[in-house]
Amino acid sequence: MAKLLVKNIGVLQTPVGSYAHKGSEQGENLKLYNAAVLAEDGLIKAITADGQLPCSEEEVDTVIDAEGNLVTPGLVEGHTHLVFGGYRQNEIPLKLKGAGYLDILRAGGGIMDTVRKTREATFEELYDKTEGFLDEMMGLGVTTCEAKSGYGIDLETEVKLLEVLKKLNEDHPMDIVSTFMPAHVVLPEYKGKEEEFIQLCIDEMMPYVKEKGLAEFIDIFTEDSVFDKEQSRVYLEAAREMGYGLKIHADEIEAIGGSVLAGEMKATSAEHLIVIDDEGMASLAKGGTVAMLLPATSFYLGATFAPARRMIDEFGVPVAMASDFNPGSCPSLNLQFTMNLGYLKYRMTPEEILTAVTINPAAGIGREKTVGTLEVGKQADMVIWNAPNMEMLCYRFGSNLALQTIKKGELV
Ligand code: IZC
Ligand code: ZN
Repeated sequence: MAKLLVKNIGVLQTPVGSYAHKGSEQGENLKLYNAAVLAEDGLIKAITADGQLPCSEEEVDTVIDAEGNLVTPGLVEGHTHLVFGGYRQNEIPLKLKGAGYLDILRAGGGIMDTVRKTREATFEELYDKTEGFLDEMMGLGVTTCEAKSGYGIDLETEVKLLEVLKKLNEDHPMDIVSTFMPAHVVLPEYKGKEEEFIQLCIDEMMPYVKEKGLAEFIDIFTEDSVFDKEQSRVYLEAAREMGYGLKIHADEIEAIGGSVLAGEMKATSAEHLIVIDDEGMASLAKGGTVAMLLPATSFYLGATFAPARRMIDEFGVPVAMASDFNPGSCPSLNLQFTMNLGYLKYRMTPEEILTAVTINPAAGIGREKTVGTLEVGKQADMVIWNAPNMEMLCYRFGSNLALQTIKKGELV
């Protein structure tokens, strides 16, 4: 019966309710001043405000003094390509000479480069590297994260990546939600035969991964020079039949119908959406799909930014923000930087931003019932910030403002 008390919280700020928040509700947060939280056996037992304590300090095993700082739910990282061999720093000189993301991919670099390095890496090498990333993320305030495969493409290597994630989910305090993404790139041998590869995914790979319980979600890169809308539809329909939740990388560089498809298929989330049009936004709203926006990727690609304000104000699409951590288009796993970009580039309010990095990504990865808000009965995942309020957190950038991360009622 481990008990932990966090006292002297200047402001406890959290969205309320275990579902994706859209429209004006995206900007509604509960704010409790001079608050305290009692955690017992990993869950939130009580929350009090105005200087009241939920119990005496003698009754608990650990007391943490928040010293008047801001406390929020632990951040939920909704989109990463976390397990990969090597890095891609060699692409920067090419980028600086004007090569675009898809130019590098079409020339056999980009994702293909990472696939080669990932196939060479051993389980142990990938485990150690990914463990380091998880430690870094927790230090930055993340307590739950999504992670994709997608750098193996062949079944054996994809399974290796998912096994790394499964083991880390058991060994590491981070909660990890795994996504299977064999349709991340078209291998040279399948160029012009994309349908054949999709069929291989459906006939052999998806059933195997499902049977082994290695992934909850399926994802596909619906993009020019990768997979088109119809191939994506066939792939996602089969995955849905097998019981996978659906995710789709849509409208990152070219709008080829990915976001429209995501809404039509009622995907749990649609990723990127940098160049989404009105039809796409209407479709996501209709389908109840969470828009998983990745502003650090826009920053790193030198691209435009997704129309987050219009999604919230005009279309009522629930907006989440994630890092997209990957070795090519976003080699940063700092979700705090994503929040800065949400403020300045998406012009979201601090309240909307908090929703976008807690309950909305939680809904986007199927964890809205257990994490993403500070409410009695939910997991005691929270962050004490070196900031008096959310405004400060969204304004400061380049520093780590997470003072202490608490996961399931324990300091990590
Ligand atoms: O390794 O480039 N967009 N997939 C789709 C990525 C970025 C990851 C990568
Ligand atoms: Zn991605």
